[in-house]
Amino acid sequence: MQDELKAIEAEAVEKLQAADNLQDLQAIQVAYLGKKGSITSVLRGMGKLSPEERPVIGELANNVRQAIQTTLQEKKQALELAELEVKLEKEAIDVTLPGKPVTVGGPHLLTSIIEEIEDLFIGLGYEIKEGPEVETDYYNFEALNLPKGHPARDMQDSFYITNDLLLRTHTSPVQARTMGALNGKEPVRMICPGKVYRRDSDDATHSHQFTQIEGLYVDKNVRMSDLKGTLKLLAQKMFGKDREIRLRPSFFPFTEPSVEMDISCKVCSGEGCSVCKKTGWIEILGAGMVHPKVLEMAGYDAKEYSGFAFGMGPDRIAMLKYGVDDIRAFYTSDVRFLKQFHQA
Ligand code: 2U9
Repeated sequence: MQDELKAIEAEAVEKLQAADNLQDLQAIQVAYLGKKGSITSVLRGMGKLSPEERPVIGELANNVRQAIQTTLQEKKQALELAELEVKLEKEAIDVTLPGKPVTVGGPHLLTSIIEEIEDLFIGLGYEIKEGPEVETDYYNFEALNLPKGHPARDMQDSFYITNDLLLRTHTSPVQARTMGALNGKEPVRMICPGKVYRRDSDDATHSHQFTQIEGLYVDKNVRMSDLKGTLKLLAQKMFGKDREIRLRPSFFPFTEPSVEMDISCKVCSGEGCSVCKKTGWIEILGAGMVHPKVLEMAGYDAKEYSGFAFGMGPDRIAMLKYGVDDIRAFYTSDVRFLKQFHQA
């Protein structure tokens, strides 16, 4: 029996040393140390031994088991280390290779312009309001003093969804809705940026879709001088502290009196150049005192309340500020164009 156990040890150690993977080690472990393994089957014959022999064989069996276990453990560690080394070799990263460029997006130029204007008006206590792009004839036209058949409707031909529903041609319905919800009692100080639509043939200066940002201030005792001060602040924030403004009489159905605002040309400082068409002035926006009829339709007493409103096109402002010569560039999503303005 002693010889048998020694032979088992020698055989197991030899096999363990020859094994070159963890699965083989596992199999050897089961074959020699397992419940049905070689050592166990030898020990089954212990019953036949004399009482003197039993402890000797028992001790030897334990030593053999121990020796196999130690060799197994050492071999297992060695194989695991070797496997890890192969893996590290295979998965090695060459940190000297050039990295893949990360493309970082940024806001659209029109979004940046709108946010710059929003910042100014938030600072003046205005709220930012948004409204539906699909509007009713009432809010898009009627409530703004453009009744059916009014000739000024021709200037704002729209895309109709039904006889009564259309894509809004300006953001003014948002103001009409906001005023209407206040029951003619509370002051309003709001700006509304957004997309608007007009049925137009697209070219370098016309787009069937463009952006607007309009403002409205209604309260008791709002005067034209308040409008002028506000617009001057806006012009200087957007185009520089050294800009002068001038107001020219104009016409809008929803304001009376109505004006258009020009800023002094930065390129020629008023001398006259191609940007300002030799006038020294560049038209930026339209504005005026809210028409009493518009106030009344929204539920305000026009004898008690007055207000000013203004409207501008971020597209036009962006074109002037950055020398963009084709409005369609804002809507055709060529990233080579758009990414030039990510720091704007
Ligand atoms: C209400 C009352 C009055 C909004 C106004 C303008 C003048 C204006 C255009 C300039 C260029 C829009 O982007 S553009 O095409 N807008 O000139 N808009 S006053 O007046 C309002 C609006 C709502 C209830």
